[in-house]
Amino acid sequence: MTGERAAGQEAWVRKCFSGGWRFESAALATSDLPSEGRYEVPFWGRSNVGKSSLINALTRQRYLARSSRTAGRTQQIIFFSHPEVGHFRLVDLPGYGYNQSGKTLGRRFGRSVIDYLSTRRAIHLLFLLIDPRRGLRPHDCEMLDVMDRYGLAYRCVATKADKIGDALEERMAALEQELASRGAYHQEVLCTSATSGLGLEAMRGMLFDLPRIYDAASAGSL
Ligand SMILES: Nc1nc2c(ncn2[C@@H]2O[C@H](COP(=O)(O)OP(=O)(O)O)[C@@H](O)[C@H]2O)c(=O)[nH]1
Ligand SMILES: [Mg+2]
Repeated sequence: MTGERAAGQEAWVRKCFSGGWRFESAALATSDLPSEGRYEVPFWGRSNVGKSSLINALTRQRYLARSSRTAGRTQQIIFFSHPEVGHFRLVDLPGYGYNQSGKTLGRRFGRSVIDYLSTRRAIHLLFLLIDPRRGLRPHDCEMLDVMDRYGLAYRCVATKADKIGDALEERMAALEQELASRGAYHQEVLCTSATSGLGLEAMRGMLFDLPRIYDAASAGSL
């Protein structure tokens, strides 16, 4: 990275991740979605995997996204925005894998998420969170298949690294192996912890790069 670019990134990150994010809207059904933003970055994964905690840690705003010990609490698609980063939205999606609210509701919410993900053109990057202590579960594989089917660009993110201790390297290697055995293309799994801050700077850097990568790609295809 050139010095100039690094300084630009640092200034951007300082501006965007030192407060100022706020709840924008919540959608229960596709019909409630806000008009499409420019870059929407969803956080997805099993209930309790750490989606809300990661959004809070990333933005350095402890109480932005609701985090809870009870699985399956967030059942809406929740949009966060920042007045000075108008073209970005962070999106907290309902988790999958638990069905405490009843089967029918669960299925309906699941459908809304998939409709949202498959129709929104502003999604150029999705963070798919996985707990490396548990590895890929059948639901994770189902959702990975959905994303492959719709050609969605996602980045796998391992959460709660601080809970793993000495086995971290081994667990990460096992997860990489599981993902590689699916055959679909994937990039290296990003290892994070909302508690220790591990991996958060890398995620902020990815957000910084997103418009540049995307704008360059769309300029190239004109
Ligand atoms: N130790 C540790 N706990 C975490 C981390 N991220 C989330 N948790 C805990 O895991 C539980 C579920 O987190 P939450 O963000 O609500 O998960 P979500 O359902 O995916 O949004 C909460 O009790 C969090 O405090 C982490 O990085 N480290
Ligand atoms: Mg949550």
